[in-house]
Amino acid sequence: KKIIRPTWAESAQKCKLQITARLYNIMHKKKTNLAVSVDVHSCREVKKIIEAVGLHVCIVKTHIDIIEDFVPEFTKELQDLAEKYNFLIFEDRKFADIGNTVQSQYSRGIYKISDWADIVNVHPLPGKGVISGLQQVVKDKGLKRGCLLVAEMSSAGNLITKDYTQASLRLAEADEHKDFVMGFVCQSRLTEDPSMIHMVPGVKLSSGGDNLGQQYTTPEEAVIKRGADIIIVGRGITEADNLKEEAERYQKAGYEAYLKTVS
Ligand code: 5BU
Repeated sequence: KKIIRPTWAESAQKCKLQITARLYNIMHKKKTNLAVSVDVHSCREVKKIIEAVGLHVCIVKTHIDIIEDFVPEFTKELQDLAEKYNFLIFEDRKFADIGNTVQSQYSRGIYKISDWADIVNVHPLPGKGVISGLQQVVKDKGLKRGCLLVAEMSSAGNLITKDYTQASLRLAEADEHKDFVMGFVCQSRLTEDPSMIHMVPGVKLSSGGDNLGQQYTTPEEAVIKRGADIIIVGRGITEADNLKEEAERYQKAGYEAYLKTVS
């Protein structure tokens, strides 16, 4: 089944959340649906990758807790880079506990994720409290943030069922979360509503997998067959000899696939 979608410019008008409109406007302006996952272990390496790929991405995805020389000041540098290159920051934290605990994990500790990450994600497994807990932090601080639900995963043998995915969709659409939930991390299109962004990880031009269960799909298949609004690419880019050239290749592949899907 081929996905037909409104243009990013139209989607920016139609979507309900400010953060989602910001994302679509960046995509439209920079002509990119590429998110780069900077899964490296030093602040210096993260910055080096961002400087190389910054012009070609709409999102930089982080795993802040794998950086070995992390200092709180680093998050300010991340925000400065986000402003310099005009992208959003997505901390791939996958909160998965009761509301009261995730609230602390989001706003406290050494990372203080709510202070600098535009987007975070949750495993909806615990039920709506995992979303409400984070949403309350955002509301109390008066922040413009977005939350994604992990509705499907790319890894072999994952325990997510079709029912779980459908229940995740219903949670995302619940009226009480409409000021915070902006979409999914998933492997297929769950709804046509342009207010719900579908981000697909496990993307590589050479497809295949790794030796720990990762399963890759190509940018073209992710966008056209699976209905990705955003393709998330990690090692496909970060392990390349020329980071900038590789990011450009993925940007072009993602953008050309997008153009084939607009009505
Ligand atoms: P890779 O190097 O392109 O395989 O990295 C993929 C990134 O996306 C990595 O940071 C994972 O934690 C993340 N990811 C994923 O690979 N699959 C999923 O289903 C989810 C996240 Br959810």
